[in-house]
Amino acid sequence: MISPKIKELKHIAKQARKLMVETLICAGCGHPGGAFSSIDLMTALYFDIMKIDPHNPQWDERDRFILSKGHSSIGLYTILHLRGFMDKETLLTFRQDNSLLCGHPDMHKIAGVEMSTGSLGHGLSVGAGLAMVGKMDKKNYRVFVLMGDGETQEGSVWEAALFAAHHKLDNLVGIVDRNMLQIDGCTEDILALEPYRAKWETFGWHVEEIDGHNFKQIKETLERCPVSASRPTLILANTVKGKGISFMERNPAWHGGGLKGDQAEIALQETNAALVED
Ligand SMILES: Cc1ncc(C[n+]2csc(CCOP(=O)(O)OP(=O)(O)O)c2C)c(N)n1
Repeated sequence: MISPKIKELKHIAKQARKLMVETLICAGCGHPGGAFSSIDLMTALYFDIMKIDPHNPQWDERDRFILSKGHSSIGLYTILHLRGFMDKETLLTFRQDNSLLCGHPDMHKIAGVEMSTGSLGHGLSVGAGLAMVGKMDKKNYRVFVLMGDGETQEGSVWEAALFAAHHKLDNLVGIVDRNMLQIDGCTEDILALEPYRAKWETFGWHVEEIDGHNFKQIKETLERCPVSASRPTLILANTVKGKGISFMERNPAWHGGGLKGDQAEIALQETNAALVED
């Protein structure tokens, strides 16, 4: 039997996918693929796992979330809207002239954004710094950093991984959206990451591998974090790039692009139909 909470999370993720499609149509551009692969993870974090208060985004005790793969901003903005940090009018200005919502998130303009990201490979370093400050200040907050798998080809990620393990930052949780695709093809063809889990383990991290679209697995794993005392945790979330939109799934061409014409219609129909199923 599906628990009421998991049912609720699934429903919110469907709402999010529909809103993402509407917003991408208004914008005429964006990065859909990696946003649709990671939206289930962000839904669980914001609606179940993280200690946050939309009425007090700077609350000192809050858990911190960094979208290190900043190009997936449409996912973060949509979740911030659904969670009460931002109204729908603002969401629909995504990537328009003078909008607060640029293609990559700006922490100085948007309540709830912890770090301005977009230049890949930096989120884990900042996350490790925030986790270290949390330890020094004897705070209980956790830091979640969502990275792309292609992003982890950046050397800076591995420097941060060394640092976090060395300083025993068990309040730091890295999540990799392992959709196997980067901007122009499969990670294993461009710069292979495998054996991927073993690499993180060798760097001193506790690794949990999950299906990043299975809310039971996402919830049960994230709510156990920190999983291992004295070690940071890496959640290797196996996902499908473009998940939820038939013509986008596993297609690297949908890393970036606008939704227009027939494709916009199909994406709207599919996300509406998914909601009606509930
Ligand atoms: C330092 C840096 N180099 C290049 C880019 C351009 N870029 C944007 S997205 C992307 C691919 C990222 O792939 P991945 O991390 O796997 O993201 P996902 O598939 O989850 O969207 C690249 C190369 C960038 N944003 N930052």
